[in-house]
Amino acid sequence: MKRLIIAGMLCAMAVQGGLLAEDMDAMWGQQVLKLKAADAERGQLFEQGNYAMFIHWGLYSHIGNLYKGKSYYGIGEWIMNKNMANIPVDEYKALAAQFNPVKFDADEIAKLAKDAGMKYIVITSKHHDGFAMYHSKVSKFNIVDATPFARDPMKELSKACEKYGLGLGFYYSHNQDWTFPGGGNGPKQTADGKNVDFKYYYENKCREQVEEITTQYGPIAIVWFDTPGRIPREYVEELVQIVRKNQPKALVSGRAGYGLGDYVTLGDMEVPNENVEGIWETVDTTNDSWAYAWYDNYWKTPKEILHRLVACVGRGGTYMLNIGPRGDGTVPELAALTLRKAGEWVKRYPQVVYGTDASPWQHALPWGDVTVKDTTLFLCVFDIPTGGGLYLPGLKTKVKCASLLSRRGKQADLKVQTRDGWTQIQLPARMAEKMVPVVQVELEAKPEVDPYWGIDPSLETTILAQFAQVTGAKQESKKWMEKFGEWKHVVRVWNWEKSGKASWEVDVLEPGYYSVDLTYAGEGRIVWGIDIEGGEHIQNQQNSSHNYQRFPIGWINFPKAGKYTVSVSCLEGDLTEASLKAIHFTPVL
Ligand code: FHN
Repeated sequence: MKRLIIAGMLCAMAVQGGLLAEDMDAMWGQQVLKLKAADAERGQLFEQGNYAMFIHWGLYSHIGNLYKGKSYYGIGEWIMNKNMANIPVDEYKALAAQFNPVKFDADEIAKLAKDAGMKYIVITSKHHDGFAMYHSKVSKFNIVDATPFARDPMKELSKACEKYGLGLGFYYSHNQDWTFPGGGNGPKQTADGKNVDFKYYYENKCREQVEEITTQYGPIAIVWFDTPGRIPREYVEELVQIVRKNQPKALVSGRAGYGLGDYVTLGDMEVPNENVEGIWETVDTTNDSWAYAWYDNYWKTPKEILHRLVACVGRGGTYMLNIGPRGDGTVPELAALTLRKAGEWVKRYPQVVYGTDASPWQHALPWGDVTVKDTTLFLCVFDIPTGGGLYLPGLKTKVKCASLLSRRGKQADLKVQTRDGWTQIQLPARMAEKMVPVVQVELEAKPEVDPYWGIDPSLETTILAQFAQVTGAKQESKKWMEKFGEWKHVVRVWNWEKSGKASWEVDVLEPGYYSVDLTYAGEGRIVWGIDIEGGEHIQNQQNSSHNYQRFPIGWINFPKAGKYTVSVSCLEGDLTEASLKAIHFTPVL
């Protein structure tokens, strides 16, 4: 299935915490697919950068999801919302008098981004709560005028970014403003009881503040508008013009709305499984919430960060990873630690991440992922195969040589063999690199790959339902929230007819028995059948759960090397709700 970009994606309704997945698609707005040729110069930031720091920091960080003695679970910057602490506007505004982030150290944050290997920082200048984190002249509800802190942290950060050679971008919530009269999802009346609409907010705050952030902080790299929702087009056009006039080199995020931005931002926390064309980014978090939440200690490990970074670069995009500083301005220590550890790897192998292109396989491989520079492949080995054989299915381009990159830049040459359309590279038994070994492969020409799924002879191979040819069932994208505002994504096959099938063409190098598992969600007990065209059929009944879980089905035999079509069907149980996410093959005999 060719990936459809956000605006065209089908998505199932997920009603949790009062926000619908389909509302989010509407909120994220229609985005553009490709950077216009005329804007290519601005696109350089993404072409060369590929890795950036996102920062959600504001008045909500002072609350940290603990309000009046009660903890709220979900994204911290939404604490005001009715699904979270439901804080009245005046009560929220009064909190500014307590917000005093005296430990904020712009230099330390910029240095952290630099140490992490990131190329630019995008920080919340104003989020949906309407509180400006810079000195705004058009609204007193800002960090300089309304808090005892009385400093402009954006000035400090812009100096620090300059010092470390980092780009600086501002997040600005142009549509939603929950505290200014007329703002999206905000009060409908002014303090003196006058009814106002969006125009009032736009003319008295939004437009002026976008002027401010694009003129008060020197050259900026990005204006990151978010959740355009139903904002009228003419306002977005004007905002984009303001950015173009004041910052001709700055990129405008696709979430400005109406396809007027320069690039696409995928759904929150969505690392795509298939290459995506055009200029795009994924925004992700180091833990679960964007803004600081006191209990949120579920950090991505350095290896997970690298896996998600390399996956984004390998799918052709850019990865922007968020931190949420506390209300006192400090960055949670474990966030800093995990970023720095991942950064050490990025610094050992900068050629793998910066200025590289998407993988010719178009998806991850069982042992890891691939980035490309011209005729060089960088194989990032996240799971080291037993026996050290690294298998590349369907590589048509001739390999000149392969070598292991080492910490000290020294390279060990590796043995390369080809058999039945597979390339095998032998890894040494011991490798100095303990995080993620990298193999550099030199090719005779630019890489070309046959688009079938190889069943890895030594590691488990997972093939997603997203890549199946489907008849007699629905193949759809679904988004849902685990906690309020934390989005999860899956492409599933569900709603099966009796004759429905999800099929994949696979290529087997080593014949024999493979154990087959399915990952699915559903209701009650379900019977699944697995068929090899012209060959074996196995079936089994297993339980199911509301969340996606993996269940074993049985062993299946591939009697000889070569290509097969493997199909999954749902035979008994609740065929409507049975929702297949992936099939897994593990070599056994
Ligand atoms: O509502 C915001 C959310 O708070 C956060 O800023 C994310 C980051 O991408 N954007 C919106 C939801 O998509």
